Amino acid sequence: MTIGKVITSFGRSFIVDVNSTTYEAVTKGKKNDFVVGDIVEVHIINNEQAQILKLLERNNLVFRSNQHRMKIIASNITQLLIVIAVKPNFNINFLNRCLVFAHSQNITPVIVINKNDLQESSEFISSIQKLYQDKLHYRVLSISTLNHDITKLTPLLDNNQSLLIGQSGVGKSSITNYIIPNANTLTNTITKSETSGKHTTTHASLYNINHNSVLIDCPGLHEFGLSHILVPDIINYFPELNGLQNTCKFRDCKHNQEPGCTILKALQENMIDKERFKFLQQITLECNQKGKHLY
Ligand SMILES: Nc1nc2c(ncn2[C@@H]2O[C@H](COP(=O)(O)OP(=O)(O)O)[C@@H](O)[C@H]2O)c(=O)[nH]1
Ligand SMILES: [Mg+2]
Ligand SMILES: [Zn+2]
Repeated sequence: MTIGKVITSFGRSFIVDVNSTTYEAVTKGKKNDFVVGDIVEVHIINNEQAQILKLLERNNLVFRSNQHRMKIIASNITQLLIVIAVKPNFNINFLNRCLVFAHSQNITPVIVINKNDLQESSEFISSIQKLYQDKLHYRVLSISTLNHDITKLTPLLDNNQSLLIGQSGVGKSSITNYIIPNANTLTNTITKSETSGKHTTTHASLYNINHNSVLIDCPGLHEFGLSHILVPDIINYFPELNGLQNTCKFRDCKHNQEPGCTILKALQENMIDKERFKFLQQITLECNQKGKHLY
């Protein structure tokens, strides 16, 4: 039995790595929802081509979902590196969504603030640290690929399969290229053979840092739908509300103005930040709307 790992995908075809040799692979039959990070059983056809026969069980799956569909991003992730930056357009909602997602899939999140070389970064970094590090106890790092100030990040990559996630323009690919200096070339070589000269991939790409450490770069996401989450579980994904699971009087409480709402009480007592509370209400509504989850 030959085992490989999916390292990137293009439409219906995939690049799989089998013992450090890459093959362009198509799938057997109709199933083609494989994703970067998947461990698969393959049949090698020749020096360049292989066929994916079977998916080995995933430890987890990173995806986003809305009411209508889900889009898979990567699998078997041990660490979610949520990259943010003061520029071009920081969106706190996006950060909160990534954190909730990480909790929902049991993946350790790390908040990586890039571009600490920019003047306007210092105030931004303090505000993120104050809430997310000091109050919520997430790991928060500040780095700059421009200034080669990335030493806080590198040790965290050891023995992990890390996924870089974040809005477009925050510096995910710059981080990747810093850690894996030939990442760009690798992607281009692979992509060229597949799409006749079109160099950019819209899918995630996986790179081996060393034998035990893997980094996955993912194109910028504009939205991060969480429709798959079940309403009663939401409170579990807010560390500041730990202990308040199922304490509201009504099971389907929207934490709006219901009597006996313990979350509103937590807000009054400043246990939860106002913006985080608004976000909680918003995803409660969003996850309520779809009725049942997607998979
Ligand atoms: N000032 C500054 N700019 C950076 C830094 N890292 C990346 N950039 C710039 O941010 C832009 C987006 O970077 P890119 O890596 O393509 O972001 P991605 O869309 O998240 O992959 C590029 O113009 C980079 O040169 C940094 O540490 N400081
Ligand atoms: Mg990029
Ligand atoms: Zn409530």
